[in-house]
Amino acid sequence: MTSGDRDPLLEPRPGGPRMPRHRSWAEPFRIKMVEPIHLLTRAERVAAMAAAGNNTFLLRSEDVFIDLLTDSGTSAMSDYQWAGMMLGDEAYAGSRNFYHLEAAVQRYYGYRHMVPTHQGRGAENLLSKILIKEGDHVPGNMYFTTTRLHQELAGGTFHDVIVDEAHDATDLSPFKGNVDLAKLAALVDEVGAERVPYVSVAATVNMAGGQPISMANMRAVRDYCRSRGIRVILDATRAVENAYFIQRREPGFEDRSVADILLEFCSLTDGCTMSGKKDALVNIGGWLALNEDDVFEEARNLVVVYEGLHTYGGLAGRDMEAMARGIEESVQEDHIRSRIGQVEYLGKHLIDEGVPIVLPVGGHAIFIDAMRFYPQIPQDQFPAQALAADLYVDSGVRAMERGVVSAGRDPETGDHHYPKLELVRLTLPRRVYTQAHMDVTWESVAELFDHRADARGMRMVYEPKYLRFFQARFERL
Ligand code: PLI
Repeated sequence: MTSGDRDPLLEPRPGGPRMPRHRSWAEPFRIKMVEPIHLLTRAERVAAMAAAGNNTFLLRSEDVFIDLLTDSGTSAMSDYQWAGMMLGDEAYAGSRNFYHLEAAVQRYYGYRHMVPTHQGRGAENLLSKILIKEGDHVPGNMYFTTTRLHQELAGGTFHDVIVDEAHDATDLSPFKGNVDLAKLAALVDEVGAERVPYVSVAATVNMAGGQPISMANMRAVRDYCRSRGIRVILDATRAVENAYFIQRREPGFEDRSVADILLEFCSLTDGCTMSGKKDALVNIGGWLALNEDDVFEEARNLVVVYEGLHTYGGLAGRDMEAMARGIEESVQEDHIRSRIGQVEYLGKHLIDEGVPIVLPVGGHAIFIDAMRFYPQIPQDQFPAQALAADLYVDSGVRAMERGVVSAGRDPETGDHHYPKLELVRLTLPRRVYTQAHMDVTWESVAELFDHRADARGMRMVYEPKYLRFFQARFERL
């Protein structure tokens, strides 16, 4: 870590004690443009929620006061990124912004090759089509909705090999995103290494509550996979946040920079899919990065079919420039500390109020444990969906269900998947909201918690075939 990376607030005063008293962090930016937001009246919020079929995805953004639906594509860009937007080279082929992006991915993530994609799922589609054959098996540290769907559409079966602690909202282990090596080895022994095209490792693990995976675990996964001739593919969507947790929690990494940890982490994998809409601080964009020449060759062929030429992949030149610059900013120590510091601030207040949330607090969001919040509502009456609707009506805060609705149905049996975690996610966009917005949010959740006995469940009245959580509709029981 260079001296510029250290926290100047924590520098000892000359002649004073080595460690100063507690000092708060502050956002390493000031605001120079604002976007007005408004809170509707309660009657208007009730009407808006009813019109949206009790699904927060179906609300109009204008009807939302504080939007914690997702941290995906919702972050604020810097003046440096906006300046880069004006330097877009919109050539069909060979845009200079592509080369900037390629250089940023190589420098900060360390992979040899990359193709841009319109967003993360574009990369997942290409990767799944290239590597998965009918009847293959893909182990991963908990499913993610789009990732698993692309694996299934390509003919694969996903297997969850995350550690058991990940499924327990109260377990305080520091690295609940870790892969359980015994579960992984048992699966490989059962189906045969030749039917496992890659292990899909996400850092951090979104559906487990933004929980990180340790460097030691990543190394063990790499060693095991190498011994069995299996690739490791990283979902790098929030890998910078994961690197920050390694710096804070894993012995031996406290003096290493986040940028340095990220590079070492990625070096343990053979490639990555990436949604640039999270860590990389852009409103749209992603990439697929690979080290193997022949797999990259396939990706460069296929990207033309689904996304666009290999030097734009569905993005404008200006979008690629913004992402290249966003990557650079994302690994700055003061940025990542305040980003996760804000999530921790919201978490601390909810913990103080006794609200059951997934612990430890993860990187991008607070996840409320809806089954402990509303214990009277059985899981097949969608307690998390009900809580997200109630929160909007109470304060205009938009959250997201991450429970049985998100988990979808088993393609074989047609039954609901019943995940152990039935959660409501309060997701924080980067550099968008202030501490006062966090206060309005926790106060509203605490109010609902005080009156939790009044809550009722839901019944699903419309269910789309794919990724149903986006468009399903519900009625209150
Ligand atoms: O939304 P995309 O297509 O850019 O990225 C898909 C995607 C892949 N992996 C992970 C871990 C994600 O979190 C992810 C997208 N997440 C969304 C949209 C979210 O709200 O969490």
